[in-house]
Amino acid sequence: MKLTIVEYPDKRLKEKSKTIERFDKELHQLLDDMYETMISSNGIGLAAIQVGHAKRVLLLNIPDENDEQSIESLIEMINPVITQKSGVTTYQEGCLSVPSFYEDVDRHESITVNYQDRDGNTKSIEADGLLSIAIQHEMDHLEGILFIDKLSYSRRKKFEKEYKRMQKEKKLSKS
Ligand code: Y12
Ligand code: CO
Repeated sequence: MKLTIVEYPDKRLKEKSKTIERFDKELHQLLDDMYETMISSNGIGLAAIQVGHAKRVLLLNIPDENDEQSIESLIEMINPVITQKSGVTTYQEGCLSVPSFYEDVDRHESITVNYQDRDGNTKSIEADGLLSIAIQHEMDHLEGILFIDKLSYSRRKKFEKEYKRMQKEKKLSKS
């Protein structure tokens, strides 16, 4: 089932998500629904709080060299923890919860992440490039942090102005 994406400035996006203790049917249904929601919204990453569940759950589905997304490259992360990080990289990020806005954000270039899969098995992954950026973006959601919270004061002001204007235009086009 496709779920509704929570959009900025909804306060739920500021919530800190809770550790998953039970790897049961309910978790599997949430993961399946999140996947359907992410793919049908043209997303490459999604955290559970973006569909209103404050749980330490996220999905990543990075497109391949032909810009195609396949379920084979889907990564489901439960209770992720970054154990190693190095370097700095900058990428123009976007977020399904902040539609139509993109900005440069600095992240660690390479990371190692320990996490659990949907059955509670412990896993570890070394990531760089877009996967590393996407994991860090989604892990920020688990702490209630959006990529716009990482902007400088002046860029944030620019965002608030642009976003308000876009929301107004959206409302007008619907009326
Ligand atoms: C690099 C940077 C950030 C991430 C986090 C995951 N972000 C997304 O999946 C963003 C998706 C997105 C999709 C949009 O919709 C379309 O392109 C049709 C979009 O545009 C609108 O909302 C109008 C914005 C963001 C991963 C890697
Ligand atoms: Co996001």
